Amino acid sequence: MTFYLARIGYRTVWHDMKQYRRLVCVRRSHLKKLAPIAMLFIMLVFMLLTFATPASAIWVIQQPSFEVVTDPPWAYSESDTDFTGTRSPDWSTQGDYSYLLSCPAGSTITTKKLCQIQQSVDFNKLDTISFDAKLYSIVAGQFEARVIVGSTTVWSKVCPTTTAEYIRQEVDVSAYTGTQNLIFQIYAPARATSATTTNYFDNIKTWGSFSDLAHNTVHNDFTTGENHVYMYGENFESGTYHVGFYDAGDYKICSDGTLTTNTLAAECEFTHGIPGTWHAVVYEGETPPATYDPTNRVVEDSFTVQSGAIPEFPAVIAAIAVCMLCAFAYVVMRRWAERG
Ligand SMILES: [Ca+2]
Repeated sequence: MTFYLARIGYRTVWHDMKQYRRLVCVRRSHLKKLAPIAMLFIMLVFMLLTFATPASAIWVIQQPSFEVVTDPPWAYSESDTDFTGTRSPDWSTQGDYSYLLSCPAGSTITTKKLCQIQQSVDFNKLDTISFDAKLYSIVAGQFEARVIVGSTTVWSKVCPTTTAEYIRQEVDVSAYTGTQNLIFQIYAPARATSATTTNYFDNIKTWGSFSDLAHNTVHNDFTTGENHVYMYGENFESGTYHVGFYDAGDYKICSDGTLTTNTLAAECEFTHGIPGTWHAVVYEGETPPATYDPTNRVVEDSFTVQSGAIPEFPAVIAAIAVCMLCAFAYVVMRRWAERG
């Protein structure tokens, strides 16, 4: 019998030659089986990291379609008792209800009085908000419809004497931070007599560009090292949405979009394109056109992409390099397995 000093793992033991050869053969066969499993594990981890989505959270703006209106989140107030605020089935652009701010025929509203509905909102997570409105006043210039953030008017229209719809009103609120009130208001700049006004608001959507996959940090100026934008929005009805990303030359760079319980997410890597103002445009039921055309959009948001954010090493080449690296690792593992 021939004895042989063999090192198995961290243990050094004496074996006879037959036992050693048997052990080595078993180990080789195990490793050959394990190599593809290890590769599969690496690929699974890679896929999980690539496609992981953040956990859903409470919407930034609650009850955005006024299908249900409760206090909180919405709080109605008025400084003249002739005003009325209520959920209304008489007009809507999403669902069956909107919110109506009005005063009945023959009202007298004194100077600088108003009615409004407001909600406390975390503006750190808001970039663009979009909404629809329908406005009317029987006398010209008596009332003004306003959207206000905190104490700043960010949108306003004089209520017209011919009923008018204002669809897809997009307001950039990225300059506002912290928790502030989002207010929809009807305001009388002067004393209004024999007044009638009916004003509806509906379909508040959020849409914005973020620097992180979790959509916590609104970002609108992408510079060196920031070559990935994550779009996120809320209050998108069931449907098929596509988001087209257009560079400063109006060329489509990416197309993406995933709807999860009425929240829409999309992302784009700046592999190429012209620096400047880029647009992320949401389309429903149609492929984003090859060049920037927001005519049929649901909503859009813009952000700046500086030249430093567009890497010279394109993602496609990077992907090929990663595949080659994986293949090389696989070959090395196979050889190592065969050698034992
Ligand atoms: Ca509605």
